[in-house]
Amino acid sequence: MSTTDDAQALLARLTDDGGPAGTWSAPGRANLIGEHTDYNDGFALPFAIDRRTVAAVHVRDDARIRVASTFADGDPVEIAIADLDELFATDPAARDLPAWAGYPLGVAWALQRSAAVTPVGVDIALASDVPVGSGLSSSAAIEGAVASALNDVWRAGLSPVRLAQVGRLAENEAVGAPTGIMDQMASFLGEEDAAILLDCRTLDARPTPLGFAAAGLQVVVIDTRVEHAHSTGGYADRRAACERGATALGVEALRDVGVADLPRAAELLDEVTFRRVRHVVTENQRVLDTVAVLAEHGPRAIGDLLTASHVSLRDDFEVSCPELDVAVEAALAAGAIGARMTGGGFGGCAIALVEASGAAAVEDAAIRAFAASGFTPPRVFAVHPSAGAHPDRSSLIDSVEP
Ligand code: GAF
Repeated sequence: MSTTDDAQALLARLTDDGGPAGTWSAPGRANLIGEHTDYNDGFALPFAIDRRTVAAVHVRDDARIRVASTFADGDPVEIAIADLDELFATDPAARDLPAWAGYPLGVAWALQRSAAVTPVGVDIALASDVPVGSGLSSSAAIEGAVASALNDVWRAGLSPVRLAQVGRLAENEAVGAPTGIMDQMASFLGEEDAAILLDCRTLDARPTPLGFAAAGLQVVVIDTRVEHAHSTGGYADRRAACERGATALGVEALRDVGVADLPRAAELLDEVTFRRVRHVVTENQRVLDTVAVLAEHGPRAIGDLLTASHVSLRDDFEVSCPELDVAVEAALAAGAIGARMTGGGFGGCAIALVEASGAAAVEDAAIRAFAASGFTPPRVFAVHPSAGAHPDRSSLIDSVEP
């Protein structure tokens, strides 16, 4: 069964009337390079992957919203649309709400705050083949699928960039994770065989052809299976260090600091804050260099930039972990062109750019290296740059009364 079939089967179990229904989907993402730059107004180069979350939707004849998923245990969650404000005004720790349900309900809440809508009651059944909590942005995929669906069903008429902002609002305010906007932008704006060069200050998004398949290359994901959550701990701490650095340097955001400013920053900042700043400043430059190298020399030439990004995240930003480091080292030793952790870190996935003919050797090497270190076996799979969020079957759109 496909993910779409799974979502539709769940929806059919949820509702016994055959009312109008449609299906929308959105992908997870891998970030090629540009990590922890988005909330510093900087640059990132993510791509949407060929793993998606599907939202199958049915219109109800009342003003309630019910969400269910195939990837979380427990009963569906149902609430009056009018009560969403009160729900999300409550401290996340005090809410009687399973964590996963905060994402779809948070989007419903955020969409109403962002646009004039016609909030008819809906049942939403979610299914996904994006691994949860692994740094491939399963959360942005849920937000993307639900925001696309409600944008049509509630006739909000928002553009993909505005919908990405809705997803981020849900994640920041409803879920309580202080993330940037990279994941949602990648999930909405992704294109086949391209990454998206994001300027996170202006929200300009430029498709950047990758040409991996034509060059005989592939991106292999090594999922360490170390789960992470950005609503707690290290992520917020790194964000705070960046803000401290920007304030001490007298700039609006670290985007405004260049590589040439680093010697002055070293004099002004304490040692740890300086290293956090150095990561962001050099990473912004690596993103721009990657785009230039891709255009001039093609994808085989970007490997060293990817690996340098990992070293900077490991040593300066300190968001890697032993499993991610072993994954990167094993991939490189087995012939990968470049490798790095992807996403926020503290667990999750590494990506390796490999010759397609060498992908099996990289997989073997990662599995052997994890076993030798006594780690849980990793999941290893290829991902392909893919299209962003879209309606799959939208019979619903025309049948909803405005
Ligand atoms: C997570 C966040 F959600 C993104 O906004 C980004 O900051 C990323 O970590 C690090 O680059 O995926």
